[in-house]
Amino acid sequence: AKGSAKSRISGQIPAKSNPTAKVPSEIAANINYHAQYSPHFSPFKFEPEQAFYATAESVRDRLTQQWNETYSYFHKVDPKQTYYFSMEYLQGRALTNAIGNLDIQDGYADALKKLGHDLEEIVEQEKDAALGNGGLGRLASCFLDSMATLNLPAWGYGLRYRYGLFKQLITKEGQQEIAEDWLEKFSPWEVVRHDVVYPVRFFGQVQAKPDGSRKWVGGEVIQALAYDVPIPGYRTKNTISLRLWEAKAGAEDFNLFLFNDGQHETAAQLHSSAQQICAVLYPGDATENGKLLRLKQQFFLCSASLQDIIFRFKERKEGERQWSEFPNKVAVQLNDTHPTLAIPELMRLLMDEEGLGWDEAWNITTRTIAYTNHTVLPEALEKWSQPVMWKLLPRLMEIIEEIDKRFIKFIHYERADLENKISQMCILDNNPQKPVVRMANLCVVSAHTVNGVAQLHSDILKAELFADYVSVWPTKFQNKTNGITPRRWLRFCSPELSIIITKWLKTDQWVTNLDRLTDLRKFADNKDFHAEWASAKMANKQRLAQYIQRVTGVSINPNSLFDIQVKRIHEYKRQLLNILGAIYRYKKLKAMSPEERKNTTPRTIMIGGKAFATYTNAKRIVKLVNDVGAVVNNDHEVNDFLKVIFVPNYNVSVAEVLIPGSELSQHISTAGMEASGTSNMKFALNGCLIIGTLDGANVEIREEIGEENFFLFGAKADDVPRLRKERENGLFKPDPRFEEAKQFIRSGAFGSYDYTPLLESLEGNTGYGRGDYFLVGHDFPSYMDAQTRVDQAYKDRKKWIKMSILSTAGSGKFSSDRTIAQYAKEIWNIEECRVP
Ligand code: NBG
Repeated sequence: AKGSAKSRISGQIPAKSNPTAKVPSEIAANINYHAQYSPHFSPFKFEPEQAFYATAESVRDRLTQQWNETYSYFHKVDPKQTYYFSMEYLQGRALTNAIGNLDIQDGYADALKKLGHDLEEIVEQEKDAALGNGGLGRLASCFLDSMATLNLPAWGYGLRYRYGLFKQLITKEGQQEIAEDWLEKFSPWEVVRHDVVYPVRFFGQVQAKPDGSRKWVGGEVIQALAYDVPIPGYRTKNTISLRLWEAKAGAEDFNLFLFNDGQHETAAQLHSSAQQICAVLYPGDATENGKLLRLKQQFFLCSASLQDIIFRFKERKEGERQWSEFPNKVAVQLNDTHPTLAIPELMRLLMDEEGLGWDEAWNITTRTIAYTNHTVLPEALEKWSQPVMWKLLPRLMEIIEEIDKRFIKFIHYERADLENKISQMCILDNNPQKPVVRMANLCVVSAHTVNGVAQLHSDILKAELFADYVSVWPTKFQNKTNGITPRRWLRFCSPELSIIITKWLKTDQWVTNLDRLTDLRKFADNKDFHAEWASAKMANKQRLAQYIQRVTGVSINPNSLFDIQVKRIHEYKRQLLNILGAIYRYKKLKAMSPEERKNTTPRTIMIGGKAFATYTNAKRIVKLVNDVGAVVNNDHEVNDFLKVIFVPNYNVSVAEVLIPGSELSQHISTAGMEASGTSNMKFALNGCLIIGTLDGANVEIREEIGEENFFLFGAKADDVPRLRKERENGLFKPDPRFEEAKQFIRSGAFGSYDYTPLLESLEGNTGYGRGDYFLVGHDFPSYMDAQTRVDQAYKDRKKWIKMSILSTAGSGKFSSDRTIAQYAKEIWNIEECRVP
């Protein structure tokens, strides 16, 4: 908009730094101040991009004030504090969330209007911070929001990846990955703390000192530099920190002599080594180098964070700290096994740096650290090569060996009955072909508490994966059913529905007390409420339809049933079941007369998600969905009754558009394989019905909202092993509908791409990549039957709206506020610390 009012700052609005501005004109002056005096762009340019940065910086001013107050209040009160260690955070965008939590949305909207901009357009300028892969990373971000909102003394620790999760492009070949540069310009939310730097050592050797102590020396030392991101709570002063570490080498590590000698790369070796550590989220680990780098990342996070925690522990009460106090002041939560090295590293810091003995260090470590398990998939249970660990982290390996030795001795003396289980329970797997460290075992042996993320998942952990340990430590195992923040996932992403809820409940307390939603049940049959509900949902559907049109060019009918499955692409999540169902539906529609078609329920099936770059079958599924869409969406015969859309580049911001507009969502994993799922909670909260298996949190969602409001199908977790066995024994008889759908792909109906390997994964009785391990064939008929029930239910508008209302009304349990309150009380033993 060159030369237009929007492209230049209006001379009429003064520039004034005033971080507490309340009225729109003052806020506008503060935005203007940043546009002029925070020199990120050429002067006076004020297009949406510049307006975004200036707006964000003006919001950050406010946050900084609360943030500093929170910091000094925590410092003064010195409460027990939780530190959440996670390799992933999927923060998404921050602007809407920040002004929403600060309750200054209207002020900012008006201020921007005065400056010639639209808040809605400005928030779109922000890049998603996607420092995570999927549910586990988004959970960490929801948890931070709840910790701040509940005024808990808690911080997050993570890594400041240069490139977060890749950007997904869809081409004729299928998915293509592009590096996503979320820091391309800069992030207005992070603040570098130049005074917070810790050394982290890699490689080198261990020296035995005359006094018997040991010291890790030599190798390479990389500096960890802190970047802080403010996490505001909802309508509270409390603003906590997400501290992200950046890796750096210093000037003293730059060899000027070598450089002048023309050896440019050698001269800056440590610099390039440092740069690699935080270059990307989860580098591919197919190669030995890749594995080493991932391990480096994990240790970097653990070591820097623990040094920081110990520093703060001492700082808050200078000179009078007893080490025995440490577990009363510090709780560390490990988000999956990725930060397991925190266990041996805390031991090392306490013994080698602080001079404590083994027993005292072990007592402190085990009382401080707790572990959350997020998966039972064997390929996701981390095992690190022992030789690699010895090379990279020699002192930590000594400590891990000692922990293992003592554990084995303990079982030997205390639990002779478990003698024959020791080889599976111990930490080091000394298989001479492939000696590894089993990270989950290290966590279970060392942590004071181990939890799963949904009731079914926690039960499976106790009955299977960790069964042997349960008899040793019966009280160590807990469940903490996941949750989602109602701020981002309802209040802010669906203002339309939020307004209605607040109006009918006559209070907005549900935003921080989600159980209040149960009161909506009173209006489940109210005609006026129905009308408002339906019109809010329709507004969200229209917004979604516009989005789909914009990113795919396909126009979809807002009166069709919006059916969505969005999540990482994985065989166990069974997007293949979904698309096979769509293919079968398409084939049936083709065979119908125009009259018959008119009696069907029109559907728009949307599937989105990223496939890991080296996961070939997942990428084939992405390609198949796109190929099916290309045929179906251009077939004028069926077009009004079916569309199949692949939603490209699914991320947090895309979810914020999709979820409010959804009516049916699919959570259809093979029972027992999805630890929890969290998008199921987001959809249900937004009045979307679920078609799903009895897996993960689906089980509890169904309990809460009522089985009559949930489209259930498929095998139960308990049946899965038997069904797999039966199949191995050649006892599986496929449903003809299933065969028909597969045959349709084979016939070339969706192009010439060779889908044989994908189809073969569903064939045969057993074997690698064969034998239908995920039971798509077994569950197909009951899935199709459930889909028929969906079609029927949707035809009865009144019934559907009632079910939709009851979904929202029954979602109170799935607030991350509830989850975090339980962690605080039952695992961390921390209390509210509200800034006055
Ligand atoms: C994922 C599970 C999901 C669960 C999230 C959050 C990993 C290792 N696990 O089912 O697959 O919802 O964690 O707990 O990413």
